[in-house]
Amino acid sequence: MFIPPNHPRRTSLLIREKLVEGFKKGLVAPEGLIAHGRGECFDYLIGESTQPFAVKAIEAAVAGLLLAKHPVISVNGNTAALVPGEIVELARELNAKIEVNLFYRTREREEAIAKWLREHGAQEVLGVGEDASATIPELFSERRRVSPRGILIADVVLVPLEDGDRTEALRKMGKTVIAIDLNPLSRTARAASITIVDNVVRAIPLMIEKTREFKLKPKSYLEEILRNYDNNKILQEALTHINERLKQLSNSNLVIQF
Ligand code: PTJ
Repeated sequence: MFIPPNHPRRTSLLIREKLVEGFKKGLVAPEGLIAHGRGECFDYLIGESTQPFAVKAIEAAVAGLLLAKHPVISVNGNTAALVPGEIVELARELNAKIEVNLFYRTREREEAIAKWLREHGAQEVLGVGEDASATIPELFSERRRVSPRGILIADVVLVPLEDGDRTEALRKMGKTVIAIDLNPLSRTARAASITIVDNVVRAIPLMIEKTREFKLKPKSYLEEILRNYDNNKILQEALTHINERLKQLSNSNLVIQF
């Protein structure tokens, strides 16, 4: 698909193309395309750039992942299509495991995603086939099936782009859940321990940068960040930002002049 270099919505269209390509490769579920549209809408409201509330959440997330004993990055179809190399890089920097976990689970898609991640440098991908032999209690979707070496024993789980019920179940198991979700009102955003209200395509590269920076800091520095973190405040800041932005826009000249 050719998108002219000077198209005013080029970046957004290129991201969309990655999803479509991912769908054609068998990585993304058809529902994943709809989920992306919802994300795009919130990104428009946020202003399509990483805001201070997201930076604060990213810092807390990286601190939590670096302090974790068993950090795991959970990967679904959309994440695999949008940021495969970045996920592998982040896992390497954090010394975290990568696990495929799908809502619309099929064996073909699990395997396609694992292969795609290995092509992007992953040494090991958990959660495929028989490896997903453990079960998250009180969860009835296909997301309940997890690896006994991964999400089951994880103390901190990063869940980019979720669909609600699993975050709650993982929290009930006592795990720290870090969500990346453009919708600050979603159940996932509200149930997570730390919510990064940003697009995965911006959040994951920034997490890699922060990990490299924070790895050089003492443990006490990371613990202090986590102690001072308040997820409710972050979600409020995200909504205030959208609110203020809409107020400003609604008082400005919206018509594009030619
Ligand atoms: O690959 P599977 O089978 O695990 O399925 C993945 C999807 C995403 C289809 C599944 O988890 C799902 O249905 O998710 P939901 O309930 O549509 O929620 C996805 C959330 O991610 C929504 O709140 C979107 O606003 C948000 N979102 C979409 N695109 C992005 C995003 N958040 C961050 N970055 C994005 N690029």
